[in-house]
Amino acid sequence: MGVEQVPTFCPLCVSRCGARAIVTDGAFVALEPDPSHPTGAALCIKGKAAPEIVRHPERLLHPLKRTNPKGAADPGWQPITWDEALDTIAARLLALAREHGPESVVFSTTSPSTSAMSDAVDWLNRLRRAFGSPNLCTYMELCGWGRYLASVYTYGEAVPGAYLPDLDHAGCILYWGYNPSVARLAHATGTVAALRRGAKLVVVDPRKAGLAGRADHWLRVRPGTDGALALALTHVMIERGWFDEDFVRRWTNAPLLVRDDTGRLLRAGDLAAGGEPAHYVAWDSVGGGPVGYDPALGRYPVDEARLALSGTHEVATTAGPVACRPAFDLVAAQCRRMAPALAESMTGVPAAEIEQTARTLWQSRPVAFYTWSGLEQHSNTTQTVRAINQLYALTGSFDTRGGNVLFPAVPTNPIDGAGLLAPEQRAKALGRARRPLGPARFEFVTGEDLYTAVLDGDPYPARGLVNFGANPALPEFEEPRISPRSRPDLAHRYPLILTCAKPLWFCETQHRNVASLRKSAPDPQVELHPDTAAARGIAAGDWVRIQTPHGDVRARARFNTSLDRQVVCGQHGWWQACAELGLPGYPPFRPGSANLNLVLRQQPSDPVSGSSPLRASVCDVAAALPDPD
Ligand SMILES: Nc1nc2c(c(=O)[nH]1)N[C@H]1C(S)=C(S)[C@@H](COP(=O)(O)OP(=O)(O)OC[C@H]3O[C@@H](n4cnc5c(=O)[nH]c(N)nc54)[C@H](O)[C@@H]3O)O[C@H]1N2
Ligand SMILES: Nc1nc2c(c(=O)[nH]1)N[C@H]1C(S)=C(S)[C@@H](COP(=O)(O)OP(=O)(O)OC[C@H]3O[C@@H](n4cnc5c(=O)[nH]c(N)nc54)[C@H](O)[C@@H]3O)O[C@H]1N2
Ligand code: SF4
Ligand SMILES: [Mo]
Repeated sequence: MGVEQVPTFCPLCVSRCGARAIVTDGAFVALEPDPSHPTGAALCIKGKAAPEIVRHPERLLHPLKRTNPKGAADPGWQPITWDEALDTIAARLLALAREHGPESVVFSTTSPSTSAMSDAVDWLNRLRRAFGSPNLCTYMELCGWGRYLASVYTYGEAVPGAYLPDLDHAGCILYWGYNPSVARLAHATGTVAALRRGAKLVVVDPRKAGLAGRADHWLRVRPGTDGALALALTHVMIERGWFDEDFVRRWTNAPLLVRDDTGRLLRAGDLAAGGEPAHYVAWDSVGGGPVGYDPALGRYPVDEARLALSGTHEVATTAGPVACRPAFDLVAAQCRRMAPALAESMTGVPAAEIEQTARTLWQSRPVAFYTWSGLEQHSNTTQTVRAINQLYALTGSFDTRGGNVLFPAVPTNPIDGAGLLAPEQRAKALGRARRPLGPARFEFVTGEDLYTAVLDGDPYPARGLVNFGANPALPEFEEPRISPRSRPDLAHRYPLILTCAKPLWFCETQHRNVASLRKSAPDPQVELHPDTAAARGIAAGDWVRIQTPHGDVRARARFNTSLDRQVVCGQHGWWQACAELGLPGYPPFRPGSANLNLVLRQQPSDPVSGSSPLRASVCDVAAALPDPD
């Protein structure tokens, strides 16, 4: 036997670091980085703990069947064979489909970003579609909506979800609500290499987390006000002419004329001279007249450089003269309302820093960017993401080397069964009526809509769950709906703003039972500024209570001087005990809980996507009461 090195990758999180498994006498003993693999420069501590996770006594290796009724203190788990498990499940699911329609079964999966499901999720979708259910619940609205689906409404493509940052060739890297040092190691190592060759880095984060310490600009934004910051940056770039006019004219709808009277795009069919009803219209500043845009050919009859981006232009229509403005002029007017000084008062980012960052974005392009859950878990996520997408378009870096690009993938046949689901079944996705542009349009069910269907039978009862692991106007800034500013009635009692971030040692609700990881981070933590703590009689390391209008949960105080004094940052996912270290678990619901989501609520959610406001809630922090005994 001896020692074998098996080329593989770590599937524990989205980074999927290239690795070599060291197998000694048939036993998996270590995981090592594989620098010859594109993502193999390094492994994090979780990857290094892989053998411990594989051998962990709590790891489930066989199907278990509940033998006591739900609610019983002991579920009475009994091991069964795979055949029995599969036959039982198949029979029950087919009965539900027969009696209530296949849509009554919701399929659910943990996020591929926090598990090995990325390799299996296409097969799960094939199963779901072949079964006939339009409902996949994977909390797309919490960490996938902005990167993937909301951006489709700006680009027609998923940016930066599918069009990834080309770190190797970027002149400037922009990370917004994203900490790759914790969340995606391969992006962190790629960024460090880019910095070494002179690339600039801009980080927007309420905390000086990860690479923020090495950034040329770290913008300490008040949680949930990122949309205002994006509009202010756009304002500066437009006012100073720091934008790629050629890209904007050729590749965006910026030159298209919008009618002042209706606010709608002018169509060639509206023109007195007549024209193709489906064609849009721009203003030829050289010829001094309207020109049609053929969407099928993607072309104007004149060189794009002649198209006006500003000004009011009177166009002769069948209903008389109509004043029109290029769409870009409307964007500029909207952004003019968000001058840096105003944005400073809303976001806490100094106006001078906004100016300088805009200059860096322009002068150091191509810009490669990534945004993630710092932006996703808000009541205003969709508009924030749209504002950032609009800003990014101005850099002209979309789909260019060093910007955000579609990397070549290994050619494989799609196996997700996209054609297997009949359109009439697809239309039944839960939540589609409530949010027609939201995740349900793409067969994703939000947590909110799933629970409404289960508890209230609205719009129809969800009876089965197959669980794998767990045209608004231009973008406008909207204050988070449950912040001290939007809810002054609550601000007196809850003056602080609660956000959250992922810890390096664990994925979401997992891994607290793995000794080598838990020993580095034994307790749930809440980060706060030392002055905020001192004002409440809290010392570093004290147990404290994080209080919101929905109750309180416990955590240990950890000081972080990079935070605004009004902002505190908690951690999600604490419940497991670690028997090996004798460290406790925490009840998910009862007093003494450390479950952050116990004191947060789904509502008020983002009107388009249903994203939950987990990152900008009113709160306070108080010293923990002494034990009653
Ligand atoms: N170690 C580890 N890695 C993981 C995971 C894990 O749990 N642990 N989970 C995986 C999954 S499922 C996901 S979705 C990704 C997420 O990856 P990230 O999105 O990078 O993770 P977070 O640390 O939650 O959030 C990123 C940053 O957003 C900041 N932030 C908080 N509120 C705001 C805000 O209002 N505005 C801005 N601009 N920033 C804000 C936080 O301070 C944090 O530094 O990570 C994946 N990788
Ligand atoms: N307050 C707050 N709440 C949050 C977040 C936050 O940042 N703050 N983050 C949100 C985000 S971004 C996400 S993605 C969700 C994550 O929430 P979940 O999707 O529930 O993810 P986990 O908590 O990591 O649980 C994953 C489960 O899947 C199992 N698992 C792991 N690998 C596999 C596999 O290959 N197959 C199967 N079948 N099972 C597997 C694990 O054992 C574990 O039980 O939480 C969200 N909730
Ligand atoms: S960052 Fe860590 S957990 Fe994620 S794939 Fe790489 S080694 Fe595994
Ligand atoms: Mo996630």
